[in-house]
Parts: sequence; structure tokens; C-alpha cells
Amino acid sequence: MRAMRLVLIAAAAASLPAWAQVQVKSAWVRGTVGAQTTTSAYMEISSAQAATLVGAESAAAGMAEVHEMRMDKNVMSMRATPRLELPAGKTVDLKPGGYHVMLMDLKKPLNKGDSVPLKLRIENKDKTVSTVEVTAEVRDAAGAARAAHQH
Ligand SMILES: [Cu+2]
Repeated sequence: MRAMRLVLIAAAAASLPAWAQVQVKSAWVRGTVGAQTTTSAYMEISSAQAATLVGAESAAAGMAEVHEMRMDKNVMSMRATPRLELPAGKTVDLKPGGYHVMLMDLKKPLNKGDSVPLKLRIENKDKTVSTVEVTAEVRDAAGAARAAHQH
């Protein structure tokens, strides 16, 4: 009986890789208009343990970066955020007007209903980096012009 119990515990631990600590919900990407080759991805990220988002990539884009958008003297500006802290048990919102994953050099236009694969690089507390795969749904481009990016 005792041996059996130990085996069960070991199996449970083995099936829980580090990335299971990070959950991503409601991932979406703003659709593109015309020849636009950049857009943004948004999502809600929560991590059971303190972790850090240290990068992103997407098969749909030549390059992806985590950015923060902010108002600076009435001008919207963006800056790269190489390290975005994910506090334990809290949800970090990547949303229009704030943090986002910038997708650059898009390989093709993104239309409503398409899905975009994303990979998030998460640095765990022990400094190991794991990858979380996310599928983001493309939503309407409405409002894209207003949110035009200025770097
Ligand atoms: Cu950006």
C-alpha cells in the first residue's frame, strides 16, 4: 500500500511540467488592414508562481516583442518590455492601451476568424525558461487606425 502511494505521487509530479504554472486566457490579435505588416496580440496571463515573461515569437510574424504602450505628454508611445513580471496568483492583462505582444513583419494579412500561433517565453523562479504555446483568434480590425503604433 505504501509503495503504491509513493508511485502515485511520483507520477503526479512528473506530469506537472513547469509551464503548467502559467495560464493564458482570451488571447486575440487585432486584424490587419491593407498592407499593414504590424499588429498586436493581447491576452490575460496568470502564473501560480512568480515568473517573468521574457519574450515571444510567432510563426505568423518575422519578429515579436513584448511592448508597453503609455501616454506621454498626450502622445501615445510604446517601448519594448524585455521583462514583464508575472506576480504569483495575479492576472496580468495585455490589452489595448497597455502591454501587448507586438507582431512585426507579418507574413500575410490577418483577417477576422484566422488563428495565430504564439509562443511565450517564461522565465521561472529557478531561472529556467519554458515556452507556453497559445493560439490567438484574430478579431476585427475596427479601431486599428486609432491605435496606430508609434515607436
Ligand atoms: Cu507595440
